[in-house]
Amino acid sequence: QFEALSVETLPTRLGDNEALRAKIGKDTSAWKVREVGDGNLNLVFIVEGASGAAVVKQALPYVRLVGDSWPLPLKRSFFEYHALTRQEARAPGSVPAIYHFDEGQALIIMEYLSPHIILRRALIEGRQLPNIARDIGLFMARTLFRGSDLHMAAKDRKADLALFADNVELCDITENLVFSDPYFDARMNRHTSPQLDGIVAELRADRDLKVEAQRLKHIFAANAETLLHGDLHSGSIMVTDSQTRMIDPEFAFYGPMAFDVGMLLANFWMSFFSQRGHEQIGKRDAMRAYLLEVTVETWSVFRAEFSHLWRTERTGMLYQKSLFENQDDRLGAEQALDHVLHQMWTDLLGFAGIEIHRRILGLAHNADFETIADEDLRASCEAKALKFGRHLAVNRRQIHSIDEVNHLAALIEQE
Ligand code: SR1
Ligand code: MG
Repeated sequence: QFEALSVETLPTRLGDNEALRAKIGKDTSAWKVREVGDGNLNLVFIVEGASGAAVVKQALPYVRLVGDSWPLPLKRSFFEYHALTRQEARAPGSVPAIYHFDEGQALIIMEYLSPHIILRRALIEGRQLPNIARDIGLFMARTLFRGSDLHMAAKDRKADLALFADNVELCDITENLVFSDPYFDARMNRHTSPQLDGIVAELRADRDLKVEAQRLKHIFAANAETLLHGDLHSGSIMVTDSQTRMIDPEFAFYGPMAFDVGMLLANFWMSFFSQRGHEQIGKRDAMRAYLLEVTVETWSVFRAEFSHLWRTERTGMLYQKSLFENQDDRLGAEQALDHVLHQMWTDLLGFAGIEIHRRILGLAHNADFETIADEDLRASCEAKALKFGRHLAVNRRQIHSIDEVNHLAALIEQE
């Protein structure tokens, strides 16, 4: 029988868990427990014992942000566990180590990352982290390539597709909250009002934008290309100056590669547009320049690693090597790679634009903007981000380089 843990009950409930005892010490009377979950869905405990610490993450049978009026199945913990094991195999060292999984209690016991902090928080504080672009670019290229028909044996990939196909309710959250709700008067929407009322009305009356959002939703729902992280925003990444770890893949499912990359880049661009709201402790010009450089480097590392894997690990059924064996046809494999990357580029721009909109207009906002106390200043940052997002979503086929995107971002930011 599922029962939610609490700070008080955790030592008794998990006191005989061998994995946890081995990690942090057997004397449960010395265990110190804190609940630190600040996400929208789950409980997260840090448990410290005499010889170490661990994280216990437990799903709740409802959406924590909203309460028990919005039930959500516990099986998301199963998908998170299986996504973490695949991510570790495909991109070693990129996720926390897993010590134990209990499907009935929907809990995962895993490595306590310390002194890591959430990337979003670091960016709000104005910290320039030197390795994030490289680490996240490699993570995305390796997990997205190696989880697809470009690399996996067809039967293994189909079995995996079937396993994750049941993550229906979390996909449903994305399908509604990201692709549809921002563009009509959905019940749970909220925005900085009344400052944004005008632009919100404009976006909801924007036929081209709404058609594009639905085309992107179609791509999201119907293109089971690879195992996605599914929620790769800056709150799903933990960092130190030298380390980067991806967490929280409970939204994992088979979808289009461009979705993870677009959501991630959107979060860098949102951070960029929010920086003016965090200037009380000094100007953020260097931070803004840094963030744009991070987008350039992330996309460049991603492309380079994806291309490398394409040339060296293309063992799946797609664009199979035997078709491109003689000298001329090796060019064919390069041509096909260009097509795949080009399509991904076009789609990721659309996903990025839509992701920016939903974080300002939908239910689930992000701290980059929410922590700007002055509402006029917050609304001005958000309005610029909305305008940028609209441009990306609607004009994505006419945009050819990330420098072009960043030029546009800088122009809008200075308005
Ligand atoms: C109701 S869940 C809202 C959002 O939180 C998660 O982190 C996902 O981003 C989801 O869209
Ligand atoms: Mg999450």
